[in-house]
Amino acid sequence: MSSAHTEQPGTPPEQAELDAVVVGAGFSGLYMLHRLRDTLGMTARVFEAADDVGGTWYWNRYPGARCDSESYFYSFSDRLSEDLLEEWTWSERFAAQPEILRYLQHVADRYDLRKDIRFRTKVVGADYDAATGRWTVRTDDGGQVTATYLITAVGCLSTTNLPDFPGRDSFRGESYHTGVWPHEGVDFTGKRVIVIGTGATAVQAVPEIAQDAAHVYVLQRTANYDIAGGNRPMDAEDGRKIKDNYREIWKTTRETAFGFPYEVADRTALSVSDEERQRIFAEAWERGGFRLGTTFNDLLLDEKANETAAEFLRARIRERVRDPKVAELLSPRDHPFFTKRPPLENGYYETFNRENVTLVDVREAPIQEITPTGVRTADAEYEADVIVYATGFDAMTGTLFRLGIRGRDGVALEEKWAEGPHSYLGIATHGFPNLFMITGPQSPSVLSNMPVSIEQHVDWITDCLRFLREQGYDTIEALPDAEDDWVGHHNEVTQLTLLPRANSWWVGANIPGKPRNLYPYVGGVGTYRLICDEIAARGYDGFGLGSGGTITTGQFTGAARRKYTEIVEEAATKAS
Ligand code: NA7
Repeated sequence: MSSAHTEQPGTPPEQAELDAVVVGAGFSGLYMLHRLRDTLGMTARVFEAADDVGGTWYWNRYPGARCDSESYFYSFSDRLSEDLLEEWTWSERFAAQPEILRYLQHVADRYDLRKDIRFRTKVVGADYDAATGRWTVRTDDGGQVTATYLITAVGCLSTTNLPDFPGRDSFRGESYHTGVWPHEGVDFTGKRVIVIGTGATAVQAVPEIAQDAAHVYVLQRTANYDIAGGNRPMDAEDGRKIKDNYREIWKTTRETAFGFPYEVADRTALSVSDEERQRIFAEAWERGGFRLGTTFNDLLLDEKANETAAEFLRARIRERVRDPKVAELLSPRDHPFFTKRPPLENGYYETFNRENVTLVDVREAPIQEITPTGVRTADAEYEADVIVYATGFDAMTGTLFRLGIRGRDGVALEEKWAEGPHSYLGIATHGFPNLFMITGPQSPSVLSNMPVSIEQHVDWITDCLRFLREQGYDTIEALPDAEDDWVGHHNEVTQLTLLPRANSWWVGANIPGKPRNLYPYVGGVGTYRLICDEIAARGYDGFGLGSGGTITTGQFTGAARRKYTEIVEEAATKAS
C-alpha cells in the first residue's frame, strides 16, 4: 500500500511542562492553539503526525477531492478575525483540496502558529495522574511532556478503514486508500482501475479517474442518494456580495440545525401539493448543495415525507443515466434519504454513460478476495493495474482510541467506551479530568458544517478554561449523573429520527465489531449551542471543579437539563 508517509524529525524529542497539549493541526487544532496561546496566554504544544498543517485537507489528496460545504462559510468566521475574512477570496463555490490546504497554511503563518506545532510526531500515550492533576503525553519520537489540559483536535474522519479482504497484500499492481493519497499524485493514464466504494469520496474521485484511465470498475455495495453539487468558479464580485453580508451569514450558521446559512423550511413535505413539492425540490436541486435536505422539516423524521425526496432523487438518476439497468442499480432502495451522508456530485452519474466505466454490484455478488491481478467477486473476476480503496474511515472514535488515552486509575478511553461513546456534551467524559474533545462523539460534529461546530467547541473550551482560572480552579471533570443524562437525551433525540435505519458510518456500521450507536448528536447545531451556553452560564452545571486533581465542588442540578428539554421540544414542535 503506497501512502503519503513522511520522515521522522531530526530534532531532539520534546520534554516540557505545559498548560495544554493539543493533538492535531487541522481546523480545530489551529484555532485551539491560537485561543490557548494568544487569547489565554497559556503555554501549549500541538502534536501533528503529518509534516504540515491541514488535517483532513493534508491527507485527502485524491483526484477530485473538494469540500461539500460552500467555502465562503466552510472557513473560519469573524470569531477568528474580520481581516482574515476580508483578505481571503475563494476561487470556487466548493473549493478543491489544494486551495483549502493553502488557506489553512495561510492561517498557520498569519497567526504564527507553526512555532508551537511539532510536526511528524504522533501521540502514542496520554496518562492522567490524579495525584498531580496533570496529563503525561508520550510521542512516537520518544518525547514526553506534561500538561494540565489535554485537548483532542483529531477530526472525525482521520483513521482510514481498509477492509481486511483475503489476499489484500497479494495484489501486484498499485493500491491506494483515498485518505492517505501520495503527494506526488497517481497517473491513471491508460490503466485499468478498480474503485471500491461509492461514498462521498468515490463520487468525487470516479469522474476524474475515468477521464484518464483505460477502464474503471466501480464496485458498489450500497447505492447512495447523491445530491447535485452545483460547483462553479467564484469571482471577486461573488465574494464581495458574500463578504458584505458576512455578519448575518455567520449569525445564521450558528443558529440553524446543520450550521449552514440556510434555515430548514417551516413546513412538512406532505402539507403541500405534489406539484408544489416537486417545484420546491427542483429549485433546491438547481441551487445545489445540501439545501435539498432543508426543503421540509420532516424529511429526517417521517418515512413518507422522506420517500418523496428519495423518489425525486431516483428520478434525477433515471434522467441522467442512459442504461435503465445501471440507473436502477444506482438508485438506493434500502435506506431513507439522508440516513447515510449524501455525497455531492458534479457529473458522477453521467460517468456511467462512458464506455470505459462499469458499475459492479458487490451487494449481489460480494468481494471474495483480492488476487495478484485484481478482485474476485462471487460471480466474476476483474483485472486491474490499480486498486483505489474509497472505503472510508473508522469515524469519530477510531483516532481517539489510537492515542492511548488513560484516565483515572489507568482506565483506557476505549475500555470506558467499550459499549459505545459515553460523554457529557461530546466534549468531556467522566474519569478523564481535563480532557476536552473538539467535535467529539455525541456532539453535532459531522452532522454539521464542521468549522462552525469546531469554532463553537473551541470557544466554549476557551471560556471554560478562563472561568477555571478566574475561579482559582485547574481541574474539571464531567459528573456521572450529567453524563448519563446527556447520553439519555442523545439517544432519545436519535430515536425520533430515521437515522438508526441505515447501516452508515454515522452509526458505526462500516467497522466490524464497532458498537452500533449514532455517533454524532442530531439535535441541531443551534440547539446544541444553547445547551452548552446554558450549562456554562450555570457555572458549568454537571461538571465537578477543583484543583491539583481533586474535585471539591460542582453538581448536576438538572436546571440546564430542564432548559434543554424545553429547547429541544420547542424545536421538535416547530418541526411537526
Ligand atoms: P464512506 O462514506 O464510508 O464510503 C465508503 C464506501 O466504501 C461505501 O460505499 C461502502 O459501502 C464501501 N465499502 C466499505 N467497506 C466495504 C467492503 N468491505 N466491501 C464493499 N464496499 C465497502 O467513506 P467516504 O470516504 O466516501 O466518505 C467519508 C466521509 O468523508 C463522507 O461521508 C464525508 O463526510 C466526507 P457501504 O455503503 O458501507 O455498503
